[in-house]
Amino acid sequence: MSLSHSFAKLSHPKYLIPIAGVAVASIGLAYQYSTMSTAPISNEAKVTFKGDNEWVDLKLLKSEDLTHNTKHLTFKLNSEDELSGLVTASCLLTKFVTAKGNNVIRPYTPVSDTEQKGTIEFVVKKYEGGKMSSHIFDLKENETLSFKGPVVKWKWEPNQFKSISLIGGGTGITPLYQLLHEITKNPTDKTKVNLIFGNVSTDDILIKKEIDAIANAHKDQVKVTYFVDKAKEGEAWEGKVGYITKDFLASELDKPSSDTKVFVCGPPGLYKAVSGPKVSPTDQGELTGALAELGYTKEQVFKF
Ligand SMILES: Cc1cc2nc3c(=O)[nH]c(=O)nc-3n(C[C@H](O)[C@H](O)[C@H](O)COP(=O)(O)OP(=O)(O)OC[C@H]3O[C@@H](n4cnc5c(N)ncnc54)[C@H](O)[C@@H]3O)c2cc1C
Ligand SMILES: *[C@@H]1O[C@H](CO)[C@@H](O)[C@H](O)[C@H]1NC(C)=O
Ligand SMILES: CC(=O)N[C@H]1CO[C@H](CO)[C@@H](O)[C@@H]1O
Repeated sequence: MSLSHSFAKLSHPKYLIPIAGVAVASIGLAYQYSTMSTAPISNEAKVTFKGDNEWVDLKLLKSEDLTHNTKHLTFKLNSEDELSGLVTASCLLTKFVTAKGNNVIRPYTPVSDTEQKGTIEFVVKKYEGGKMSSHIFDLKENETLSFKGPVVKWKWEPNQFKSISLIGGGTGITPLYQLLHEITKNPTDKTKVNLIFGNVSTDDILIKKEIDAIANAHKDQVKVTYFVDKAKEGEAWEGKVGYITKDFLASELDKPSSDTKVFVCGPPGLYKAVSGPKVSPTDQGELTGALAELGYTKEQVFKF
């Protein structure tokens, strides 16, 4: 960090109290420091996204290939001291203007921690002919993308349910991953999580490493089952093959009750089979498909 940068930080009124406190503590007056200190810095932290309907241009810091058609992207927030301003589970809208002057706007769900300062990360899958995903894949380091939000999808409270099931396919993993991450990083949140995640091939399973790490570190709390349409020839695959079936869900999910909730996110075919489609962002639609047949009610299921 350059000197001029630290100076800019010091001279900002918001930093005067904590930094003065640290200086006092460092010369041995710890008691004085503790009585001087005010609210924790994190409570005052500024956020980049305030839900105020403004588009904010974020600079791309890093774009890394995850698979042949997915990338992990890191964008810089307004400043390195800022939080994104998102809660779990939320998404942001992205926008770019085409050569013909048309707006292309699509939602994306960050995979980075809500308490991460300075940067925000996404996992994006490229669709053949897809307008926004192609645009994002072509972005170069230091170019910007416009974002707006947050759009809160489901405000998670610790121990909101005794157990939850997360059923996802493809990039639908991103909001489910937000929940999984938020719950398991909080030692006081005892919610049991059952993740059932389908994808085309084993290469297509997004953020599998991160999911497996969480599952391994929380063996009593988290269970993960992967489904792939087809396993590769000669490949050792410990997951399931084929679509997520009603019989599997019947054997795997907790029985319908007010203590449990099922969250669904994936491509249209997955909604159709599991829960029925959402009508619009504000209308969940009727519950149909496997979950309805298994006796779940509309209130016990949330479609992202
Ligand atoms: C709440 C939410 C969160 C999301 N989070 C993520 C995320 O974290 N990561 C991520 O990668 N994606 C996410 N998505 C999906 C993302 O918003 C885009 O829909 C996706 O990237 C495709 O956009 P696009 O502009 O590239 O493709 P589009 O130009 O919209 O086209 C997508 C594909 O469908 C085809 N297509 C387009 N219209 C039709 C049609 N009418 N009939 C049949 N085919 C059609 C196109 O040829 C193309 O192959 C999320 C979606 C939602 C709703
Ligand atoms: C992006 O910006 C940084 C800092 O301003 C610079 O060091 C880097 O070389 C730039 N990268 C490209 C590809 O222009
Ligand atoms: C088995 C399964 O659900 N596969 C899905 C993997 O994700 C893609 C979208 O990225 C879906 O089209 C598949 O149906």
